[in-house]
Amino acid sequence: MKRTHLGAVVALAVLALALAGCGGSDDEGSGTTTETTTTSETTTDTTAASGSTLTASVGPGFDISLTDANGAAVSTLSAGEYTIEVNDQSDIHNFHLTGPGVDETTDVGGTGTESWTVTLEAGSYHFQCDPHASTMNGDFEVSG
Ligand SMILES: [Cu+2]
Repeated sequence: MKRTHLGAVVALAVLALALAGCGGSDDEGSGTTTETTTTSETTTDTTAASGSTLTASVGPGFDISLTDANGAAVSTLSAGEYTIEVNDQSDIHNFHLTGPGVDETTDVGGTGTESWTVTLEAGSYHFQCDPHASTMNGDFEVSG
């Protein structure tokens, strides 16, 4: 959605103004910029147990994530079977997971939730939004 992208740009502009310390006189009013800066730079190390449920999310902005039951970004997992609850919140993004034995994706144009049961093997896994693969992506490792 273009609107959300524009919103992010506006939020950045507002932030820049705030940092510059100039008391802008526009109609921003209650500039509640409580947007959490979710990036793929989360360094929390996670080792979820086989059989647990993970949450995959993409959108509504340009955000993509895979988190465990505690909301921590997944970085390492033990091999085994997992349930992945996928929440595709945008009709311009998809969630595409690939790795040894796994190639699952949501539709770019579709939205909504899906539940995948995947068997993860030792190796490197990658997830991305295909239309924005260079900026919307993440990786995790599975150990046997
Ligand atoms: Cu995208």
